[in-house]
Amino acid sequence: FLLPLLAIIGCENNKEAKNSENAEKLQKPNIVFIMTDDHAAQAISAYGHPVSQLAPTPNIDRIANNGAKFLNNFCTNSICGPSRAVILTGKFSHINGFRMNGEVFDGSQPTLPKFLKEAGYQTAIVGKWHLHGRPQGFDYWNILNDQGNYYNPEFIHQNDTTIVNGYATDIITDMGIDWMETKRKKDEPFFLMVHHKAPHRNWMPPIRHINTYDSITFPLPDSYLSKHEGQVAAQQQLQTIYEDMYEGHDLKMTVSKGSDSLRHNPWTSDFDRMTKEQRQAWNNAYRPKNDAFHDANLQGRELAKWKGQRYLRDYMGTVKAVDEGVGKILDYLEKNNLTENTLIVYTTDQGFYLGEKGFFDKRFMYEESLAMPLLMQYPKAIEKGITIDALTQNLDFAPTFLDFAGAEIPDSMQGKSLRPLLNNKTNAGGFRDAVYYHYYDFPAFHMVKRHYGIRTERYKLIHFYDDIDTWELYDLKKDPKEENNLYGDPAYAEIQQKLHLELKQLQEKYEVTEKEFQTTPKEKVDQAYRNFA
Ligand code: SGN
Ligand code: CA
Repeated sequence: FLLPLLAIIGCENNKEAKNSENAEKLQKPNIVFIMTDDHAAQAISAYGHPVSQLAPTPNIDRIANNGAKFLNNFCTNSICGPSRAVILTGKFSHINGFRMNGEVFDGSQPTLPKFLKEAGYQTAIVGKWHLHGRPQGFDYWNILNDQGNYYNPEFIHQNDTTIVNGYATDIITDMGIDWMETKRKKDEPFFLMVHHKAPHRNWMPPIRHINTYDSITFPLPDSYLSKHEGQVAAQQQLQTIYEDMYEGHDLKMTVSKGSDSLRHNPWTSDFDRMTKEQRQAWNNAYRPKNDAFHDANLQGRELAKWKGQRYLRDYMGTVKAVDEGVGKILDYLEKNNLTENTLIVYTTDQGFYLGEKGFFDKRFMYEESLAMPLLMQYPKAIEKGITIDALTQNLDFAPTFLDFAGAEIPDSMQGKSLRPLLNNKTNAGGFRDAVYYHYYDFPAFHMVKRHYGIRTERYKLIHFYDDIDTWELYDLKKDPKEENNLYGDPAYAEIQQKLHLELKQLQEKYEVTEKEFQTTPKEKVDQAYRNFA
């Protein structure tokens, strides 16, 4: 008669073991990772830049108010696919193999979602992927085809490509919420990546925000008309708002008064894919603004400034929809009692220019594109409203999430968990002395030369190479806008030497080898300048 009794006891024990396993699983925080594409910190009101104060982002700011705001978070390679590959692997581009857009990410390598799955997480990604190939390590994925479009974008799910009607930001938000609500198992911790297209080029706001900022005049940076003295690579880029933006496609300018036909618009599909109703509403909103422009007959500087305004109004219109989407996700989490146990992260794949140095786009190691906004909320472990000024990087995201998930951080990851910074709020002096940066995508769109460098708390040393060989040195304390290249200045000789040494040490530490410094045959560079001009 003992046997059945033992069986019952055994069964009870098993049940207990299962329960405590569940309890442990439930205690692991969920992670909701919201990442936009090209969202400048200057356009997030929590960061305080004057532009953002005129077009605030109250929902994104909720994360900052309820958690931590990173003030010195940087990317390792300021361009879309590479930043994403760094986030997924916790390794620099030269180690994860994805140096520039157009390469294919080796999805078979160990990645964050795979590690989180091993740690008992359900994993999902919706929205922009842009690593070519299919996502691996996700229980669920539904991704934009390539760059994706703002209106009626195409999504890839398993082997199906489907056009989803609506506005990309709203669709991606809803997909994220739908996964949390109907697709995940409710008794397991989850990791959800919500990856927006916005506010990427060509900055098409949703119909509801086409006119939102028409009456606002945004301040254009002092450096808007800069000639880039002492900065050869900047002189040779092709990402100046008033020279390189396509007047139709990017600036939505029409050929003449009364007409809705766009000026230079090489990728007609962004507009052609709109429904008749969407296009009608769009034209109705833009026509009076474009007609007023034709009447004004602007030239020279005035025309350049008008273009800057049009760009900022459209850009901020796309940001507004992102902010609304973030609000929707935060509200969903709150309504479903998930806020307490969820680490919510807001970031973007790299920084962006809103007219600083005259630029749009990213790529350069200058502050605006090097910096990545980063906000994190997790009531159980992060005190409300703290700011962190340690030097952090997108390289650190994977180790941080694994750390919060209670999983082991593989030695092969090159980043560091940010958890100690979040726990002590003391900025843990000595977290990192300098960050390493390396950009490879040349010759390519916008023609930003290959370069690498380091940034310490105060200084920045950059080497531009390939068809040029120039160094730049900045004292960020005296010259935060990086307008005064001090390289070769005798007053900075000692600092320069020290930075060179630190740069070399970092390259050794991160295993940067000779093959990372390859150059391009001159004919190919010349051809590219002709193609992109
Ligand atoms: C497109 C954009 C570029 C942008 C790259 C990379 N042109 O080519 O302006 O730099 O993507 O962006 S567009 O007119 O086609 O939008 S990234 O986000 O993929 O890195
Ligand atoms: Ca991007």
